[in-house]
Amino acid sequence: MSNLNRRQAIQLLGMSSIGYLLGSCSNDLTTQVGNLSEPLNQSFGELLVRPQHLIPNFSARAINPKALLINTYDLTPEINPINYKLVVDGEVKFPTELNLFNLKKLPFASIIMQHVCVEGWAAVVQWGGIRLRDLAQMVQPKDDVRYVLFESADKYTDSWDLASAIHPQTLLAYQMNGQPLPIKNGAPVRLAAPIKLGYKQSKWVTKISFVSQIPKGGKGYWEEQGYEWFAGI
Ligand SMILES: Nc1nc2c(c(=O)[nH]1)N[C@H]1C(S)=C(S)[C@@H](COP(=O)(O)O)O[C@H]1N2
Ligand SMILES: [Mo]
Repeated sequence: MSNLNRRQAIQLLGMSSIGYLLGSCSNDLTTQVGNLSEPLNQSFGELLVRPQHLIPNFSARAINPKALLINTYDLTPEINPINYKLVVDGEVKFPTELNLFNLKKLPFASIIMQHVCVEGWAAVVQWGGIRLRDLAQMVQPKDDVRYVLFESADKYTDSWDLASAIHPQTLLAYQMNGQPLPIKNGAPVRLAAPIKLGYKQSKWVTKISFVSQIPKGGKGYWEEQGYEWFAGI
């Protein structure tokens, strides 16, 4: 089943189908992703010029703040925004560390998307922040890079394919529903992208690494326990 069919199916059939879809498609998809010649064979430079399918925004009227449940596997970490630093490293030409002031100098982007948690709930949310693509352009991933690793202050980890990470609608958000991002939802910055399931959207991100290989045991907190790695919607 293609990502598009899957997305359409989710929209047409509603939430009750998600468990079914994950159950029926994850093996296919994982094999598919494992064998994909695209986009995992493409470098940052090649992906940048490759047009990416944009997901239409939901209307602002569809935003339902109460529908977004807090889903944190452990304790909410305490981060002092004054001391916060985002490390961006790995196989890149210009590794860097950004404080919030510098991070917010990158162009602002906003999306209204549906957040889908595999536990059976979804919520339309507005997220505002910077594009991960702009951050990638700053550090310049080398030609071998295919994955992006994320580390969070609560020790949550995740890994993404490079194409999804530099999708124009993949954001590092510091704003939610027009307000500063609440701590429980991942402040100071969290991932937000309409192309991935909820567990791919790391909150409290402290480190982003561009790499050519995912280290053993480094697929991600849930993925290492059997959740599907690509987790596209
Ligand atoms: N650091 C971190 N990020 C995380 C999680 C987590 O436990 N820790 N849970 C994930 C899951 S399963 C979901 S559905 C969303 C929930 O985001 P919310 O709490 O803002 O609704 O965060 C994701 N990101
Ligand atoms: Mo979730």
